[in-house]
Formats: sequence, C-alpha cells, structure tokens
Amino acid sequence: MGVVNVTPDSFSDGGLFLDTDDAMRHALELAAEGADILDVGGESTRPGSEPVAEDEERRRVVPVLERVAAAGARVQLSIDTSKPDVAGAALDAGATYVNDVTAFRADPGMAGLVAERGVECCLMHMLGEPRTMQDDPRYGDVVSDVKAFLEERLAFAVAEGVPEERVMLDPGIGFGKTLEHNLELLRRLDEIVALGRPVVVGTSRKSFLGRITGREVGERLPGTIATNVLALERGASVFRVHEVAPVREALAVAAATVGPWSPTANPTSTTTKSTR
Ligand code: HH2
Repeated sequence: MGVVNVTPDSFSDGGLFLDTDDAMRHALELAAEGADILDVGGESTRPGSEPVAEDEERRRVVPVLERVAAAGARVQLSIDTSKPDVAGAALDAGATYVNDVTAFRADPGMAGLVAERGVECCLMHMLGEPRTMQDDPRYGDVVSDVKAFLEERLAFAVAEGVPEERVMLDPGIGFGKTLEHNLELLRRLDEIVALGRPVVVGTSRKSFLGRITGREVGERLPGTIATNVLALERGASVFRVHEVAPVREALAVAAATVGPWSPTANPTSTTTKSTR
C-alpha cells in the first residue's frame, strides 16, 4: 500500500504533493513501483495535528482520485479518512477501499456507507485522538488491549452490515503508543493476525524508528524495511509505506524465504542468472 498524502502538514512529506498534478504524478510512480493499493489522504493524523474541514479535505483528494482512476493504473484506490462525506465522494471518484484510522468511531455512519457501497475497509487502533494521543499513552497489556479493541470494532462493522471478508485490521503503530508499545505490537503481531482478518501495518518513517536509529524522518527506510520484513514473517498482509519499490523488493525476498519461492509467481524475480 503506497501512501499519497495530499496535505500541507503530513509528518514526513507534508506539502510535497498538495498540488493535484504533483500528487497524481507521485501516485502513478508508486503504482509503477508495484503498489497494489494507493492510500490517498487529505488530512494529517500526525501527533498534535488539527482536524481539517470536510470541504477542504474533499477538495484535496477527489481530483487526485479521479485523475489516477482515469489514467487506468492497475491499482486499487483507498481513501484515508474518517469522514463519511469525504469517503462517499472518494468512492464516487473511483476508490474501493476506506481506511478509517478511527475504526468507525469518529462517525459510526461510516460503517453503513462501507456496507452499502460494498467496498473494503481497514479498521485501525488509536488511543485517544491525534492532537493528544502521544501524551503519556498507557495500557494494561498493549497487545491484548489492541486485540480486544479490534475484535470489538470488527463485530460492530459486521453488525452494521459490512461482510467480515471485506475488513482488514491494523494495530495503529504510532497512534497513542510509546516506543515500547510499538515494538511489543510488532514482536507479538501474530496475536493480532490470530483474529483471522488480514492485518495492515504502517511503520513507514515513523518516529519510533528515529528513536532507535537516530535518523531523521527522510532517512528511515532501513528501519521501515526491517519492521515490514518482521511484520511479514509474523503474518501481516498489507504494508503501508511511502517508498514502495525498495520495500516491495525486500518483502519479495523475505516472502520467498518464509515460504516456497517460484520464479513465475514472483514478478520482481528478473535476475535469476546470478551465481551467488
Ligand atoms: N499511519 C498514518 C496514516 N494513516 N492508516 C493506517 N491504516 N495505518 C497507519 O499506520 C497509518 C494510517 C500516518 O502516516 P502518514 O499518512 O504518512 O502521515 P500523516 O498522518 O501525517 O499524513
């Protein structure tokens, strides 16, 4: 899943793709690098961020989705929003996946929209809200708490008419979590996978990687790769990243190592002549 932030203030690429042309070019590049899903967002959820008005969010994302859909890229389009009106406009523009970082809590009507439109969704765990979520987050046992939350939100979505097969779950790395909480969730990701739905992980460029490596936000690709490879080994299915090509390549090697590898099943395996 490649990230397309049409925002002035996202934590790692704010302002780079606010212009529709720039966002569209970036989206097509990520698709060409092998992204299966493009996650288009018009509101930053970084710690301390302020909410964006609905009109403005819609104005940012809809033209990008329309133009990427019209370009015919072979990629699924996701809308990263917690507002049903924005999601509805995005679905009209060609999106078929709703990534709601509030797991339908900001507006429970989002569940009905996803059900009615027959699209897929991702329900993510977040403790508190972006403005304050990093102010001293606490859990009993972080993995058990996140797992219980995701189980409850999955049950809510299903009760509202969303087929279970259309729901993916995300532990919400960096959303109301300390460094230790993030590491514990990754270490025990198999417990979240045990819920039986595909698991999405988003570690890309996040500050906990900088806490370990001392690297600035634009220099966290090695940490991003390490955590995604580990998440794959623990059973994650979708990897939300800013840099698609290098992560995809690392995941292809990790997947071939974890399970049986076949040259025909792997589109990135073009260099089979190497003798080393
Ligand atoms: N992380 C971010 C945003 N949306 N969605 C899911 N499902 N999982 C995540 O981990 C996740 C997410 C934060 O990353 P980014 O979009 O680059 O930053 P910002 O919120 O500042 O735009």
